[in-house]
Amino acid sequence: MKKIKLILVIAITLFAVTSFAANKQTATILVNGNCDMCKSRIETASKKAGATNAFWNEKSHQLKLEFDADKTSLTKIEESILKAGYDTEKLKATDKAYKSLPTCCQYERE
Ligand SMILES: [Cu+2]
Repeated sequence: MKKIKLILVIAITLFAVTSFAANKQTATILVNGNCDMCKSRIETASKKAGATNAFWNEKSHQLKLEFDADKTSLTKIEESILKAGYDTEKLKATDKAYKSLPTCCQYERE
């Protein structure tokens, strides 16, 4: 009897955990940038827009994102990155945002 109760408790807990995490999404996008300072700005901007996890690779320029689709969206995260002055693979930051970056962080634009 105790065993059955324990199994039941575990099953309910697992169900609750999976239903809470149901809207977790991941995405990988390309973001321009140069250095460690860029990395920190890109990751901070992503988290500010609600990303639960953000990891930007300096060499590949890939930004790996995790977010809760109930609370934010990829578009919102991208907008925040653009505001910080960084171009993504699809969208360009304004010249004003780009020029507000320190000279050493002004990556080459296409
Ligand atoms: Cu930089």
